Amino acid sequence: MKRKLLTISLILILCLPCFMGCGSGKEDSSETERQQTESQQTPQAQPQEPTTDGATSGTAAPSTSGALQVIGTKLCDSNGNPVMLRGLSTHGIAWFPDYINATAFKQFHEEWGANVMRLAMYTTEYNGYCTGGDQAWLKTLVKNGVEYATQNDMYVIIDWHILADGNPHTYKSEALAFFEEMSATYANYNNVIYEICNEPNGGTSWAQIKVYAEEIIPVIRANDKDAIIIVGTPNWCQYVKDAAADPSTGYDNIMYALHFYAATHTDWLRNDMVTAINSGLPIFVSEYGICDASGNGVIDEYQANQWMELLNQHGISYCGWNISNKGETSAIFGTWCNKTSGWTVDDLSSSGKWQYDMLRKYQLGK
Ligand code: IDC
Repeated sequence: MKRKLLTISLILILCLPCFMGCGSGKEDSSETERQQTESQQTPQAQPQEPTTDGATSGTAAPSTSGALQVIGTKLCDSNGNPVMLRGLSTHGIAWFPDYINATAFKQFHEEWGANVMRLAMYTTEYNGYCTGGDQAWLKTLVKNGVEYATQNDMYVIIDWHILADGNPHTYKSEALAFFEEMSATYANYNNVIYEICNEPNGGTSWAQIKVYAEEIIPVIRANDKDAIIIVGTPNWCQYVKDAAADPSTGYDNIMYALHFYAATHTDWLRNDMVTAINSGLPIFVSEYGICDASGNGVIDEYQANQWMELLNQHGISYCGWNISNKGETSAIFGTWCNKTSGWTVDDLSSSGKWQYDMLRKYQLGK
């Protein structure tokens, strides 16, 4: 099992002294709805310098998060025992940078029970990494997030959040450089997971995604021989069957993303998921919501519970969308709550309360 070396901590301290800082429906109508919703929404937080808040203190490798491995369709610990990661995804880190702080991550771990955090870095939307966003600042946010997760014994997913760009080839050269840098930085961490293309869409085929993945994976592998890598699947991570029919071979520890929004995606996607698992595909639900695919609309608790039951039955890991107080159903905090840590139950939206109760039940037995 790899251990993060003290020297790496020191290098981080020395090199990062300025820690100052869908779509989604299977149907086109859902995507249109999501885009319409999007055009009406205004980000509530403006980019700011991240704080120093603990990020520069060197961190030991998490005691409970040993190196993961994929065995068959299962995510397993270093001893080969199946494990489930359950946690939360940030909203776009450029929209809501303030939630990336040590106190928040500590609370998500200790009180919510999360053992994984996903850092969603949009490539295109709103100060996107590839569309004029401040790349150095975005990378600092990612690195802060990795440190806070590490300090709190959690796994952490670095998510290259393609969305409006549709096809991961659009910004492939930026992706190659980004993952080269991240995997070099975290080569000695055992808790960092790379998600190389959030949600291919707009007709991008599995064949195209596979070509992209097989260019990115070797770049990561050159630095990190065994980190878990999550590959997105077509149609906003719904066509897992396409990946199951022709998975990447020749690499270990690859998983494939399925994303669901419970009020939109029901039996048919659950059935497709089981079919894909049965044909040998390791699946990671790196993003889900209990509302509709726009990230807004009504909550469907019945469908959400159906999903949870199935995910638990198959031992599939998942991250809930999203850590923000944006005026949309999927945001876990109410619009009335401006805190960026130290929350109480009254600060939670309905989605937030559901996720809080669910995580505490499964992760903490409460
Ligand atoms: C949504 C956010 C919303 C933001 C929009 C940008 O919730 O605030 O304005 O992105 O287009 C996904 C995507 C995820 C979406 C989410 C809800 O991965 O980025 O977030 N969703 O639409 N897939 C299915 C749903």
